[in-house]
Amino acid sequence: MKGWSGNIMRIDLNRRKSVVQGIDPNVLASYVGGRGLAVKILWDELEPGTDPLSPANKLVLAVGPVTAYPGPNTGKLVVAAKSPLTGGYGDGNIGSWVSVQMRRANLDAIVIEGKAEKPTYLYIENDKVEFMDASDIWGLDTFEAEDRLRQVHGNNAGYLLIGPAGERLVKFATVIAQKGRSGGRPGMGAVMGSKMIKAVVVKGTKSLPQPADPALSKIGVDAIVATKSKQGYPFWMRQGTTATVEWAQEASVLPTYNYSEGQFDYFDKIGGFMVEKNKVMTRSCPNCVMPCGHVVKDLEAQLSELDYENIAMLGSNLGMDSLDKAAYLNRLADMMGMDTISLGGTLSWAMEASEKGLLRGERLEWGDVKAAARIVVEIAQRSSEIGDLLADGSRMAAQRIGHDSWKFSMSVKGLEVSAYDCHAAPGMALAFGTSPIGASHKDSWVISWEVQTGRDSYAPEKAAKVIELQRIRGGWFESMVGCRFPWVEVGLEFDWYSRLFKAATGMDLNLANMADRIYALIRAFWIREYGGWSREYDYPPRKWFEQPLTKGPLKGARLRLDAYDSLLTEYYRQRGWDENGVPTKETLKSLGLEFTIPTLSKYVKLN
Ligand code: PTT
Ligand code: SF4
Repeated sequence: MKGWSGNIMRIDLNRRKSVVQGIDPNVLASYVGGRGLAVKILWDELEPGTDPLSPANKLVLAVGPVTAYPGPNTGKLVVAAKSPLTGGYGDGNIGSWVSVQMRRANLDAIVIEGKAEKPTYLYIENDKVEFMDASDIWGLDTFEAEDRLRQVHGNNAGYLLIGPAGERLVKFATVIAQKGRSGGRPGMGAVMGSKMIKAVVVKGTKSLPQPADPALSKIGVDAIVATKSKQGYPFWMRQGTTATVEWAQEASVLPTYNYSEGQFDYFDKIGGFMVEKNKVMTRSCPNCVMPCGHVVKDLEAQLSELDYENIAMLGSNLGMDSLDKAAYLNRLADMMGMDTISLGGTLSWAMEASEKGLLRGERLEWGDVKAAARIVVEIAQRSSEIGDLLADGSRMAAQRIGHDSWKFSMSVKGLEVSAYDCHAAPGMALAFGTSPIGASHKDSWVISWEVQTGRDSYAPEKAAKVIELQRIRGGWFESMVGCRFPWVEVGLEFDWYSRLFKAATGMDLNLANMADRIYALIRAFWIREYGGWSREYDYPPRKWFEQPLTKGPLKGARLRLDAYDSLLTEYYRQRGWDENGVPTKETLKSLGLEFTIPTLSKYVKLN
């Protein structure tokens, strides 16, 4: 097949063996790559009910048929596994040279299973794997560990690492690349740590897979030129995603004090213009033509790479009134190897719990950066009672301390909500509720459309828009694999991607069919792992229904449960899922997923 390598590398840590196998071309045609390939592997190969932190879980690194080819922002890969944070499907999309090196090694996926006997890192060169002793870098933060490995393997390799948080199985530990790229929000770093793998280093020395059409390079270069000529490009280059702070403030969706409010008094101290003024440099993923990693100096005058989510979750949401404070917490998260969104959502939960007197013996005030920084390190090392409690994320922490504190855990299926308050955004609440990894914005950032077109409405068009965006963002960009920002941020026409896919593979892109298959299979995976399903799993956090905004232009706003329920039912109907959120037999068959029916029938009544 053109465009793909057609190869998967399997690494068995128990036996210290590896093998490269061919992938069934029908699987590639149906699931494309990245997320699609990952969920197919996890569905086929995990025993139902596998403990996510056991050797039986599999960590999948996957690229796609557009990755690394000439084109805008093609240097990303998906890292996926069964999630220790949610118990369901988990993945992330990380920018790293590993993506390019995997393509040069002619590997579409690397699947790591088992558990090493001692701290190990994997050195992969083309189809060979070396199991290297990592004792001297175990315990190091991701920055120092990467520096040490680069001294050994040089700058021509790609590096993915975990920090102390991954080693100590913090449930929202991520995989880190390039001292500021973080992937796999639902605990992919903990899965790597549970396998005693400190790092994966990849070097490929072959040619990229042959594309179907030699014109691919020209299409890719033209797409780059088109991206750079977009009207919004110059402003994007100045502020990147950090400009979203001012937009979110204006729209009253900036998470503030654990999503109690949608506006923050000090928003201009942490916003895009402040970032622009203090920017030291920008960093990017490979093959990027619009770098979004804006680097500033933090409270300790160290470099910290910022995006909107980091600033909002560790800034306004914690009551931090200056950029250097948010940047400081962000750098610690990168060094320790933790997701800033779940970290911010868990710390803000703890601050609210502390305010309500629910955290025995621990005072954690809004805006107290020193206490927050201390706790970040204690979480990563699980070195104190509070650190150990919070290392499991806000939902599990709430369950552990009892009371009604689950009501202000701002999470869906256990994954903390990204940085958009939804008191007055039912469409975005639905996007969070139905995201296939828990409350992530990555699949459907419907909120900007919703703010423009009518945020009070619960009309069926909102369900349709959520699905339309899920298909493009969660289906296409997660499976092709590359960065969605050229399309979403500067408005590169989607047609460029259909042309790139066709030139790479020779196939026409049937977006809806491909994306719906992947979404239904991910839903099937959750149902199997949860042993059943309830539509309440697709509800957003209770606070948005029960505790109205107390300030700002939207004072008094909150979601309506009955209306949300109707919108959710409409979403299911449009997806061909039943009232309970389970894909019907007819839907499964039409998507080529009949193989899931015998298994699903054990857990739910299939209509
Ligand atoms: C992504 C999530 C995001 S989404 C942000 S900021 W964002 C946070 N960044 C973190 C970070 O940094 N350090 C840290 N320790 N934890 C962090 N957690 C959060 O992780 C990221 C960019 C961004 S920046 C976004 S929107 C886009 N996301 C994409 C996506 O999901 N898919 C896709 N095809 N393209 C995307 N392009 C953009 O990538 P996750 P990255 Mg990320 C400091 O990985 O798990 O998806 O979490 O990978 O290389 O850092 O790129 O305003
Ligand atoms: Fe990476 Fe940002 Fe460039 Fe996308 S825009 S490829 S996330 S640096």
